[in-house]
Amino acid sequence: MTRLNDLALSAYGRPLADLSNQQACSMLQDLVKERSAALAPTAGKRRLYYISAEFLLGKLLTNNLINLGLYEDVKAQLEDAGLSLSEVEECEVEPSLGNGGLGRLAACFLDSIATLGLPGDGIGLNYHFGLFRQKFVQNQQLALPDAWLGEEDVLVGGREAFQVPFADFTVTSKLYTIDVLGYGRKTKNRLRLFDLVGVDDTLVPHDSIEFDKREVRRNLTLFLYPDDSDEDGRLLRVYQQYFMVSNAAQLILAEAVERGSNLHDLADYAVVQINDTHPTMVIPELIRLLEEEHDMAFDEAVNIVSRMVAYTNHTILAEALEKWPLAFIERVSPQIAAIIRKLDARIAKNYDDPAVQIIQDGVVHMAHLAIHYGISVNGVAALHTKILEESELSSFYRIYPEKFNNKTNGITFRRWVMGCNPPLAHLLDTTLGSEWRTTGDLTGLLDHADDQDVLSALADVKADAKGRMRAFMLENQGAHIPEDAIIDVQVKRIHEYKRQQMLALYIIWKYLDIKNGNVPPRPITIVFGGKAAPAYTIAQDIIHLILTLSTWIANDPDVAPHLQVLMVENYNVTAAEHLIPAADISEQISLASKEASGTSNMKFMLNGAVTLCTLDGANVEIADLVGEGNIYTFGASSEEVERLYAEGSYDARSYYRRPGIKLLVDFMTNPHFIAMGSAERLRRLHDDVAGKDWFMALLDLEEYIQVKEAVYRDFEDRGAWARKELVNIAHAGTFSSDRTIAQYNGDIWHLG
Ligand code: GPW
Repeated sequence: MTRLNDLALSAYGRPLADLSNQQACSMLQDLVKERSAALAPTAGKRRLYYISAEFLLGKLLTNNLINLGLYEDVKAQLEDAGLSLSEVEECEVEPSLGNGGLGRLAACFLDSIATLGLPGDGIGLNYHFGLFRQKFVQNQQLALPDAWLGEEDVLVGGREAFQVPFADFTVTSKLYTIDVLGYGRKTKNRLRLFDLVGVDDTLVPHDSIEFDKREVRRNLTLFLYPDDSDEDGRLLRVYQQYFMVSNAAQLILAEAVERGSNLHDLADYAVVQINDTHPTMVIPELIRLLEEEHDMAFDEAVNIVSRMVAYTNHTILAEALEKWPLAFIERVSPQIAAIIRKLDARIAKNYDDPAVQIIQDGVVHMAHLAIHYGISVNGVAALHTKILEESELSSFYRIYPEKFNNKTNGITFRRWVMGCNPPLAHLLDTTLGSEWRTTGDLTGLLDHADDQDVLSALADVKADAKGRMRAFMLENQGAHIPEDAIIDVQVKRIHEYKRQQMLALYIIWKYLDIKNGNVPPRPITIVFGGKAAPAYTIAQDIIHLILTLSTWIANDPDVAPHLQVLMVENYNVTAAEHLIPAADISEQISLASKEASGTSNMKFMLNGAVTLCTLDGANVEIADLVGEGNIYTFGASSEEVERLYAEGSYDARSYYRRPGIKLLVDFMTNPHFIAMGSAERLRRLHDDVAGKDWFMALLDLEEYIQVKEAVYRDFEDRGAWARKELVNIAHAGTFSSDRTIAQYNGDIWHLG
């Protein structure tokens, strides 16, 4: 391997030991770029295009060093020179191209596709200001533009690519690439990010994410998910989506032709996975291009495209399933609107069930388009797929049972253990040998479930991770976490169905319990992290409640030594990499049936946290694997929840009236507490929980409190707890994204 000292001398004219962290970081980034430039793209006749509005990549340097097999060596050479890789890595800026689980899943998938040596690229957009950067001001979320693109950026290229024809004007795209390396592979794949020639960053002020939404020719690639609370915003999203898929379709056709396709055999050369419905317009766009630019007959084009597109569904929440007024699509691209009308007419002719129509009352149901004109529709966990088949999409399941399949999500072990928890990776190597790094098989650990040496090494690994996390929280936001605290974490987007408000109500209960003299045997630190959509008022209110509770408790000398509530500012992949390895308890408390899968549940498990959960999403599969005693479950089942919704019989008020619950909910609006925060936000949230509680936090609250207390009690049996940790890690192999991707390829893609 390269001597970094020689590199330093030639790049900066001084020895490695004299470089700043920033210089070392750029030098290593250049080294990675050079190594990956020398790799050939993965070859194969049939290529996958994974189109996604989001790719939540996280920092790339460590991951790339791991995949190139340079990590240990680089780390050692830096250490010899008095530098630390983790400090060097801090200089790297995390790309802001994603939002939540869906975007992080896409990033894990790219890693696994490359690692399995499959020919497949990601396609997305290069958002200049990402989603947004979250700041807390007066215990409220402030959304700022996340200007992540810097001098040293990770993007390669930027050549002019394609013309995208909108109704009233045509724009030119630019294509950037981020190389995607596989673990131990000699070939690479690529993330292709399209940008707009003429995009104008100056439309965005420094201190707000407001901008002129009508300036489409200059704003198309400024933000991921621009505010859609008004019509201009919704129209802009349709423009963005069409821009993304038109570029994708043009790229797919050009590359297929380059590989020898005559386009009549296009489906042998390309398969498209659409990550949720955002890229659905790729279907009519491919058809348009085949017809208009390649003189293909409409029927043949439809036939070909219907054999090469597959759709992944990530939610059963009706409000999250995209529907666009046909009139909007018409304004963006009349050709696409015309094709959608024709595709809809075929369905209307063959099926009279209103539930399966593509256009209903002038509104286009994107998922319906994707299901009718695709080869596959998959859910992301067993329970989720079952709900799709039996209720949400049952009308489609009756027509196309063969299209439905489950692909339980997964996570890449390169980032979620080798990268974020090297001491754990090392312990796994010494206990199991290093094969787990490629097979993902950790079940051999079960042979050591009662091995005191392994259990105590595991305890050291956790203590180490807590040290790194405490340092991060101190550095990031000045928070001091007690050394022996139990670490209890809920990190994910803020959403009512994920029920951060239920954990907040538990905190109120615990606060009052401690006030009453029931002091816990050790300090408890509860950590939240997550952004709320700027237009989602109740989610903003939930953040405000959490932050106000955090301040309130920190200011109470009776309680502060025993209970701490923290919310990490600007939760992102980097924060996750610090928090997850340190966690003792993984909070997965969504209302059963609502969380399609969850993926942080898998990351926590892999890092030895014990899950406290409802039987929702992939929690069900985790519970089956680890077995009773190694997981804590509570709450109404998904069948009960579905029945309550169907009957309309859930009555929040009847739960609110229970004295034990009322006390907790009313705490939000007690005059002293409210004086510390925003009365408007706290009252609105109070009234929502007490009067509506659409996601039934009060239904499960009493059992949640009981089970949570049991978890904290059990934690004190340190030996038994270490065993639970081990059993969880041992079963995490199922959730390697290498397994997920092998299944996508075996069942849907058939690459190579
Ligand atoms: F609502 N997910 C997400 F389905 O992160 F579109 N963003 C989204 O917009 C949606 C789903 C959408 C998440 C799911 O909530 C989570 O359960 C799942 O694990 C993840 O996607 C990856 O499949």
